[in-house]
Amino acid sequence: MKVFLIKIITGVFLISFMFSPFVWAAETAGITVTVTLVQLEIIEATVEFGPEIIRPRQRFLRCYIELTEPFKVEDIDINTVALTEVNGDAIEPPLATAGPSKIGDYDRDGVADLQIRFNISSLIPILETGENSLTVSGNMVDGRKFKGTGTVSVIGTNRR
Ligand SMILES: [Ca+2]
Repeated sequence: MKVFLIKIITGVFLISFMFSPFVWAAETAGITVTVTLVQLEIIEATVEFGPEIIRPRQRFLRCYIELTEPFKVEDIDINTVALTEVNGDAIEPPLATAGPSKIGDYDRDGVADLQIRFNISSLIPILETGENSLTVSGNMVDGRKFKGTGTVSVIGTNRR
């Protein structure tokens, strides 16, 4: 009995592969196909926020995501990007982005960054007054995950 050992990096591809004609044909021919899902390391992203000080009357918090080579922000699946942790604790459900994203280089360091936004009115209830660490994560188009954390400070609601 022959055995094919195939390693696949993403869950979505794993499922489609398992039901592919190739696997069906191989198994019909008496060949066992073993597929393992390889867990890849999470890509570490640089995340910065603007403004760094949040006042409740503001509308949007902008977030800039940078990846280091060989990863590119162009390969981020924008629909999967969300705020997933506040001060190290997972938030359920994750906070989705607000409005359009764009790619630029806001800090002019030669590395492209993906700009997204969050509604400050949605953030205020889950943040503490003072400094907060916010973790943003999402998927690349190939299914890998990225994650990065930045800080913002919140000024109390009774101040201007
Ligand atoms: Ca940049």
